Amino acid sequence: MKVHLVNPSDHSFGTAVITPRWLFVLAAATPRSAGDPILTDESLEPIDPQAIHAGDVVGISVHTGNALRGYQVGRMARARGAWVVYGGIHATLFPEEALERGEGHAIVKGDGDVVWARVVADCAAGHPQPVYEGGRIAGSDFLPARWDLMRPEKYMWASVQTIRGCPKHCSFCSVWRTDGQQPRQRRFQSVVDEIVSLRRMGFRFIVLADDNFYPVTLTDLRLAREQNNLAKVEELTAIRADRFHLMEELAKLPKDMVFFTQITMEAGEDGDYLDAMRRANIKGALVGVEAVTPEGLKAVYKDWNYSGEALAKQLQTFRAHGVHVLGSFIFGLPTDRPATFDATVEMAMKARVTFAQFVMMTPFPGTVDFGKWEKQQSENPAMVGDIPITRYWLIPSDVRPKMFTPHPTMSADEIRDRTQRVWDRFYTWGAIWERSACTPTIRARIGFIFLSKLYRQMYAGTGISTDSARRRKSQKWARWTARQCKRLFQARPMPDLPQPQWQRPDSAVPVPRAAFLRGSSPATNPLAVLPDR
Ligand code: B12
Ligand code: SF4
Repeated sequence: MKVHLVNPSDHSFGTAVITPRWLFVLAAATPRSAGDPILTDESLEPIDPQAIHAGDVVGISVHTGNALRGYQVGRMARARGAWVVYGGIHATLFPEEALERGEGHAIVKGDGDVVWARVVADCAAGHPQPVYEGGRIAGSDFLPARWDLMRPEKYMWASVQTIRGCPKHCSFCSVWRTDGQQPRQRRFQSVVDEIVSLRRMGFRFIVLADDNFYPVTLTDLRLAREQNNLAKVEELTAIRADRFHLMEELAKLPKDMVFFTQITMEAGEDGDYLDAMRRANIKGALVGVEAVTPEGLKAVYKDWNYSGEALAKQLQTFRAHGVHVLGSFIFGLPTDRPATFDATVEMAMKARVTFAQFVMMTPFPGTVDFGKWEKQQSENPAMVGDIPITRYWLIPSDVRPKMFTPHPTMSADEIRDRTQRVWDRFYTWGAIWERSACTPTIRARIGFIFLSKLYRQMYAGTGISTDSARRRKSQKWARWTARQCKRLFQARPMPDLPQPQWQRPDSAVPVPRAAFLRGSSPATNPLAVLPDR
């Protein structure tokens, strides 16, 4: 019996930008007795059905965008006599769908780190349960990934997770509902150990695959103090302290490392935090700007974000502290009007964001927006073939509409065309060249230009461009650009880079402390943690 783990994708580029982390975490969760799992990332190349044999266990991860392909792979594996198990956000939200359409024997809801070993054992014994509750495990139980099973020549950036969950509740996002609003931080020792392994292999670019790298804002702390809620103050202070400690440790790693994360714009008020990020070589962050008007922000329950002049200033602050911003904007909000498109791209340029993405409003399952839309549609659902539009991911991609929620004043085509023009305007050669001046060397500048074009081009294949000729051309271009980028991102392996020696809290040598913690008593020192497994 072999264990296979498959990351499904309709598009295979031969090279991928970021490692799909789940694949390597589930590999670590696979019991030793089952041997090393066989990993297939279809964003590199499609799975070879011949590799699957009767009695094998095939674990497939599905998010909404790749569910249809995932189910196809699952049905193929089942027909070959394998045990088929689904996991990931989409299977967590639609377990019956994965069991029925995907012909799964079992699905895992939530985190797979702990429960996967039981699933494999049950399959091996011939009696898997249909549903396993993986739950939301504690940060200290997050498994380090098995990077020894990765093909390093295939990826540009590795991904390492430091925290799950987000305390916010944006209407278009499912993270706070699936991963929870309580931040679950991984032990920093485990994070650093993993990064050291990756740098030894030649990876210096790493995505911190976190929902929100800034889980405690200064406002949260102030409010807890004003309410005299001491327990809350202590809890928030401990979370914050751990973030600083992680960043202090990252700062000790080789100086050529580059980290990228996702963060809310509130961090712009917190100069100490941004400075710690810069020292830690967290050189960039995706910031969810979403909308540039107060009405737009209100529509997505994100009115704590800034708009207008204050927004431009807030984003510039990141850059002033050495953290580049990838601004993420949503089009198709009910408050959008034709003028919003130009206003948005002008704001992106004014705010001097280094990269930008302009996504079209999509009601993802598990979100407030999805719930409202599904309710509206329940009386008389729009259909594409025999599939209700509220199950759009089951519609074959060539006939799948590009927008689902009707807009009060603009057609879907108008929104798509205008969005496309915004991408084109932000990513002209001239604009990219100008932005590339932020890089320190000519090699880095070339890397920046390739990355900008690759980013732009890959999006053309993921929904905005519907015309298949253009899509094919853009995929060819993306493949070529990806190969050039891979070369630029590669670093010389450092096999002798030492793994840090972590001290126990009872050690005679004191654990280094974040500056703002000086003076706190050792009993409440949140940094005093045992080393990870
Ligand atoms: C990092 C990240 C990215 C990165 C990197 C992606 C990559 N290559 O890894 C980037 C920025 C590129 C990205 C892009 C996008 N992302 Co994203 N991303 C994330 C994020 C923050 C973390 C993912 C991660 O690596 N987690 C770490 C791993 C270890 O956790 P995990 O994947 O959840 O896996 C665990 C469990 O789910 C389970 N599990 C997973 N698979 C399986 C399989 C089996 C068999 C089993 C048993 C268990 C199991 O066990 C794992 C370990 O506990 C998630 C948020 C989230 N909380 O999931 C969003 C998220 C997955 N992304 C999302 C979206 C929407 C996108 C985009 C479409 C955004 C956009 N509009 O362009 C694109 C699509 C990219 C694509 N083509 O697939 C949504 C998906 C919503 C949905 N219903 O599908 C999420 C949930 C965020 C959100 N706002 O809601 N993303
Ligand atoms: S969009 Fe970002 S800030 Fe909002 S809930 Fe999701 S992860 Fe949190």
